[in-house]
Amino acid sequence: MKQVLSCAVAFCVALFSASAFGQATGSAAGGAIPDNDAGGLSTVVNVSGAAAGATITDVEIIVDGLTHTWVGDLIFSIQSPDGTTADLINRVGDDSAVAGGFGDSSDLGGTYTFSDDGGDFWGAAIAVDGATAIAPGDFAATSVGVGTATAGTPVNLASVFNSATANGNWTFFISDNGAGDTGTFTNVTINLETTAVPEPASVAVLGLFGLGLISRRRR
Ligand SMILES: [Ca+2]
Ligand SMILES: [Ca+2]
Repeated sequence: MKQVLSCAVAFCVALFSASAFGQATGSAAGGAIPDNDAGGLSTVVNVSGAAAGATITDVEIIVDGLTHTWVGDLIFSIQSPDGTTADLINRVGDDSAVAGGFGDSSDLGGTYTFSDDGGDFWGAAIAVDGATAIAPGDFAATSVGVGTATAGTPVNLASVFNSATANGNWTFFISDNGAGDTGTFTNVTINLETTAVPEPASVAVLGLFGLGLISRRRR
């Protein structure tokens, strides 16, 4: 019996580890960002790979080939298939929510990733002068400034999208909100880490296995 039980435990562990974690991903080509147009550029990213009913536990957005002068012009946001939205950056270096400024004058050039364990994007923008590119890297998402022009409002993507739908059409939105400086990006990728509920078939198999154990015990 001891052998049967340990076998059952191993079976369950194998079953749950196979279905407990899933990675969903999607990517799409970018383009030129319209200058001084709040309507911006919306890029549809079809994400697939999550189990049905999966819960989103981590979100990563990778923007490739991103070149733009005057980062303070820009707003980036993402929207999940069910319509949940979050800013990634929003008028960096600008306290326009309070004072109507122009934002940070530094440039962008390369691959920029946004995830909850990333660094301080506002700090990186403020640390370099205008016409100098912010070094590509992994940054935490932020929304509009808090009135000091030195810090954005933190956005925790895992919290925002925890109950959102993983599979389907996400939208990556960029808008440029100041005349003159322009830019482009070549590609965007959305990666989601998810935890999945066990599939009904697995539960049924576990139930049958349990019944088998009980009937063995009775003999
Ligand atoms: Ca700067
Ligand atoms: Ca512009």
